[in-house]
Amino acid sequence: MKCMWKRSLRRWLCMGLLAGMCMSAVGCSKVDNSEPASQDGAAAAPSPSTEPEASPTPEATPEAMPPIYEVPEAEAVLGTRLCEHYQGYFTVGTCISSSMLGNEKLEKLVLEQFNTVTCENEMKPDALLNQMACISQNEVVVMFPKRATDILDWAKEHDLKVRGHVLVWHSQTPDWFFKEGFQNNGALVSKEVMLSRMESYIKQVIEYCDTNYPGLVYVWDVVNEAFEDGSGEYRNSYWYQILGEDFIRYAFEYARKYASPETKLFYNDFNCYIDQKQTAIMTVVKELISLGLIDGVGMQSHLDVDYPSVDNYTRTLERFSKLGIEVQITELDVTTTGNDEASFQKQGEYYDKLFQIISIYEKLGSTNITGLTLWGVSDIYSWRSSQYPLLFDAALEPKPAYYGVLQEKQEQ
Ligand code: 9MR
Repeated sequence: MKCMWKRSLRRWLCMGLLAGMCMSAVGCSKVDNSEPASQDGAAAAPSPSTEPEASPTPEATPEAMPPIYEVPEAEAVLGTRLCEHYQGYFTVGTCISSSMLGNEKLEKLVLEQFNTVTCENEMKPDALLNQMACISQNEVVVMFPKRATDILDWAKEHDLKVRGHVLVWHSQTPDWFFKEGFQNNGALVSKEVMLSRMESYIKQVIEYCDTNYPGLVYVWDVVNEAFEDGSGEYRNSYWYQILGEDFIRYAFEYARKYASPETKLFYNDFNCYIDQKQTAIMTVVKELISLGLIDGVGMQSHLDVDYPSVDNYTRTLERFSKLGIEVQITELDVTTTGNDEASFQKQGEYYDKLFQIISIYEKLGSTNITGLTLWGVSDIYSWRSSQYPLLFDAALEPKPAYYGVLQEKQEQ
């Protein structure tokens, strides 16, 4: 493995494409755990992080990359597991849905390539909260449906770890959860009631997993998507309306209270490379670090071949890592314009550059990535299937994107 990474480094260095980047990466080659979390965050980070942030509007197409690989025979490379390729650096996972289970070819591919899974929808609040039971018992009632336990059973059977997604989120959480009597048309509950509902929900979900599947769910996305893109303001969710800015801290306090000490607690969001949003996330994460309540930041990473640039994106990975906590890439996909050869090639080049830089940063200690999850296996099962964002096509054949992630393919 280490040899392969060295070859990867040599290849880039020989090509002279990363000379500048490597110099700056070497200059900050260790995650500095001792550095106190300063309030100026991203703005104060050393080069290359001092370069101006890209605007939220799509950037121009990244500079044309030279053709850097040839796709080898599928059989030859598919003998290599992505998760083994990155072993010792980070886990490699995918999201799955219960409807995928039973598809023999798909299951085989997941087991061949990945060592962690995330439930795409099955462990979200709208899947676990039961309105009738809440109304009749007048308290929060969590019930794991079969579609969730099917995935947990399958993961356990095959020795895959599970990312717990997600505890506190504005989306896919039923409105009635925030209302008097758990009624659709009730008034919003008081802060006191909402805090007790939040605590009860987090306690029940975590305890269910720890009791029935000890050690399986090794990380939780405790809070998801709390901030707006453009302004970095708090999203005006029911959580925010009822509990104010402290809702994030409360969620982490309850998660820490009920999760086992080994379980990792994450804040998770998308578009983290957008300036104002990144600053807002940094501020909250630093506060949570000072309280000892957080283990890492999840960058969802729903990207496109034209935006953000790989450099902009990887600088953000570096900045979060510099906080001295873990970083996970939690929902990676990279959209492209079509399913023709040229689009797939361009996408493959994006994935390739992305993973080369990630590889180098990890090797040099500039980032502290502990897990990487693709948001799906095949383009046809993707939430953005019309833009073909994943590593395998509809026939479950590997695309250039797969070889981009794998690296080293030209040396087979
Ligand atoms: O992939 C999920 C899709 O099937 C759902 O319809 C959608 C509904 O919100 O959620 C998708 O997953 C989201 C994830 O949970 C959080 N980050 C954004 C993802 C894409 O919307």
